Amino acid sequence: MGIVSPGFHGRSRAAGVTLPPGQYLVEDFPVLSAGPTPRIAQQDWAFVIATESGQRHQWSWPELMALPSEQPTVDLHCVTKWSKLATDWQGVSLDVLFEDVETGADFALVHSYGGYTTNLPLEDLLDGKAWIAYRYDGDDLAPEHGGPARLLVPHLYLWKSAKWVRGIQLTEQDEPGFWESAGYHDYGDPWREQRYQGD
Ligand SMILES: Nc1nc2c(c(=O)[nH]1)N[C@H]1C(S)=C(S)[C@@H](COP(=O)(O)O)O[C@H]1N2
Ligand SMILES: [Mo]
Repeated sequence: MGIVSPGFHGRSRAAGVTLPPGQYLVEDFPVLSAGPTPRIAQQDWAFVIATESGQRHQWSWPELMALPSEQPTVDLHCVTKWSKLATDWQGVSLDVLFEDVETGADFALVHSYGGYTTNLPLEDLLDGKAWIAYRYDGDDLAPEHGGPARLLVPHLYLWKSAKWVRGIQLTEQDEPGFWESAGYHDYGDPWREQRYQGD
């Protein structure tokens, strides 16, 4: 009586917390990288938004630091099934970076130093849903976690949050990124458990 096994409602429950289906809680912060950690000095770092018509909007590190930042507290959900709740970040909202960008494109292909890419609809980067994050838990973002700066788009599986982010290419057609080309879901909504193509 009264015992509800995890997954009974398609959700796992721990300490009153509802996780996306199939996820379990972790307290540490695992590192998942598909290759070696690039070491990018702040003075060598730049971030570019390139539109479908070839217009480029670029920020150096000091220019990024001069923009208004936010301090989001968000839950992270990795497709390998760990979730980490209430993580504290500081970063610049993509809404700020897109303020002067004129585009009719529907899609974004995000590029990282080191060659990693990931794709998502442009609207998933806007309206307070994504940041270029450069501080985690009160410290500069560690290189293993994507420092100097990473994309943070926590409403999708964490593979969409490109570490060592260097730019966003806006495209009219959806182009798969690194994991998306390897069979992972094109969109990756953890609440709909969109892990792999066909989910
Ligand atoms: N550039 C880059 N970004 C990346 C990855 C990567 O291999 N390279 N791995 C992704 C995956 S699969 C996950 S789960 C998260 C892991 O972030 P973390 O190492 O900070 O936990 O980064 C994502 N961003
Ligand atoms: Mo991942």
